[in-house]
Amino acid sequence: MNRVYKLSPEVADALSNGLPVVALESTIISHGMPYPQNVQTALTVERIVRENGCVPATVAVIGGTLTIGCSDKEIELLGKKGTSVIKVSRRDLPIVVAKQTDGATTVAGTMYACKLAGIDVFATGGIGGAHRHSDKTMDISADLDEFQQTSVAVVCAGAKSILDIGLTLECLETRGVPVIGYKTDDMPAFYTQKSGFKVDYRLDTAREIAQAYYAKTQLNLQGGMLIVNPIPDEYSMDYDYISHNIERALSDAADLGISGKQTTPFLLDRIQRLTEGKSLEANIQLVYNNVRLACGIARELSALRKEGAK
Ligand code: PSU
Ligand code: MN
Repeated sequence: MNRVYKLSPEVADALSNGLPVVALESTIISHGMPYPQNVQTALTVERIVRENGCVPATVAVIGGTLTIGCSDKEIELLGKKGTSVIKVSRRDLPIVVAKQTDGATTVAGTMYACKLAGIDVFATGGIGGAHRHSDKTMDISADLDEFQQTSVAVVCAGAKSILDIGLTLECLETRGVPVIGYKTDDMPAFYTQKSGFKVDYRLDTAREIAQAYYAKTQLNLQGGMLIVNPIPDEYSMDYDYISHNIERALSDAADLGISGKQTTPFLLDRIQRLTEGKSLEANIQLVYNNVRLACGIARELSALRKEGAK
């Protein structure tokens, strides 16, 4: 029988020895970026994790097994298959596993895998959130509910303004999720450093973020922590230029009647085309930046756990 989930030997070994592990999602590979940049980015991300003293754990469903620690070959497969791979959020997991097929995990799906494996830190680009007009459509990503129940520290570059960022922050507050700005008081908006909204707390070092996350576990508080890391200045995009193209993508989605799980991938693809790849370059760089911060947090957390065990 197929195992429903498995850890790669390297990830299992790191976790049992208390070494820092950083989880990575795969919907960003299959649905978030075009081939071949998606594969190049995912492999570079794994390299950056190693260079920063941690073990990478890219998560996906491969042939029905929720795989925590994909091989390069599996990453290549997900990238090549692109949107023909099933996008797997929490609700999709049991079906994809039962059907023994392939799937790319979203932030929610990957957080759940972190819980199974015992991984504390996860790096990505952007999280899903409350879409614009979600007060009427109810289109609120399952990522937000996952944060309520699943204990992982997730590093991202904020939320794209394809979402209603204010409403997304309200949803996180309701769910008891702390939003921590790394070296910033402002909630970043993915392509830009600011969104006009504030974060709950600003912390300036990976050590302080790890301390806050560690305190959460000591208090037995379930649920995630969101760490928002602004895109580096040299890669950030002009606010008016990106806003204009996001508006165009949103109006195309409305004209075509795009809904449900297609919405986010459609908008990401449309924005990349409208900006002739400029947004893709920004997207790639902000992921690298998030991965470096996530490694710092994972290393500090593993040190804190060792000190705590003494
Ligand atoms: N936002 C991005 N890039 C992405 C995603 C979101 O900037 O690749 C992906 C993530 O995997 C996220 C998912 O978890 O989209 C959210 O999809 P939905 O809104 O359908 O829950
Ligand atoms: Mn949705």
